[in-house]
Amino acid sequence: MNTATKLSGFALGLAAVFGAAYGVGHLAGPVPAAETRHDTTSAGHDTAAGHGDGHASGAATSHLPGGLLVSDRGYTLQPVTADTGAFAFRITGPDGRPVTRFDVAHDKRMHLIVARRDLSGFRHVHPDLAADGTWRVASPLAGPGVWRAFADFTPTGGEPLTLGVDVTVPGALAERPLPAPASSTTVDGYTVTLAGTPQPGQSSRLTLTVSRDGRPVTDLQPYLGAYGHLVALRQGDLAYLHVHPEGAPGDGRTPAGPAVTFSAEVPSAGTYRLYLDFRHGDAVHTAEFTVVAGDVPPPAAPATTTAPTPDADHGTPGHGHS
Ligand SMILES: [Cu+2]
Repeated sequence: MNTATKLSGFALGLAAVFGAAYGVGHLAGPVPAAETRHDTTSAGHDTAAGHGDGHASGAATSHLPGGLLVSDRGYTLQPVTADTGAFAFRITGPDGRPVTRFDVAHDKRMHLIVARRDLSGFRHVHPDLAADGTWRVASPLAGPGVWRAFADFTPTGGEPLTLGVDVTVPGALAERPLPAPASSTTVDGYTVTLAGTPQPGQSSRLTLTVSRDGRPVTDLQPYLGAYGHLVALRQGDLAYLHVHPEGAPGDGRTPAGPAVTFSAEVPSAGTYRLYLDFRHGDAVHTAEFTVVAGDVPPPAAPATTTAPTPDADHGTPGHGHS
């Protein structure tokens, strides 16, 4: 057995261990809520490999939602050193070598999505592939912080995968609180409204409607073969969901706006950030929404404690309440 084969075997083992660890964590911990898409009568959870559920929501045949693993089914996402102002990575395959052949999906061989861990700064870009398997793109990482980079791709001969890796941009971090849930938002002079609420474990229709200056936009431009692309990231672990709309440009029944409808299934109750990419006026715009799926308990009190004030005349010292 050569070293590459051993390493890829090790990578597969790690993926299985991560899968098992995730299962334990989610059985023991209060959040995120149980993943309802699975048979709850089964004694345990399968490992990540080989648990086909047929969903087209980015996870493909993996048990986990997409984007949580840096290595899955033998494929690994490896950031590599890049020139200043650039971001570069490669995908290594089961043989340990960089993959150089990818299938086109939604007009591109590679979709790179980035978001900061606080869910700000979302960008969806398309890197260029060099002959040696290195993907490069002008860096989409806008500012300091810990970013999650998602590579959404289909290796030729393999299944669709979304791998994720954290990338730190040094500097003073100003964490941005997640905006409150809202059914309307504005971006680049457009108003986008959201109708529908995702439900854990079942498909839900989400309709996004685009207007500008109070008038419906009815000439959306196709972008990557659709009138809209929707990505959802789960708050807490940035589980990734890529959703495609109902209908396609040119199919004779799908209007070019103002509404774009998606069928989305989120893997658990929780808070999600939705990012809608749409194209109009020869530019791509991204409308963002915070949505809550299922029953989510209100946020816990801040983890940092405040010492009781000296003149506090109630409560027990050390168990102060506010
Ligand atoms: Cu893309």
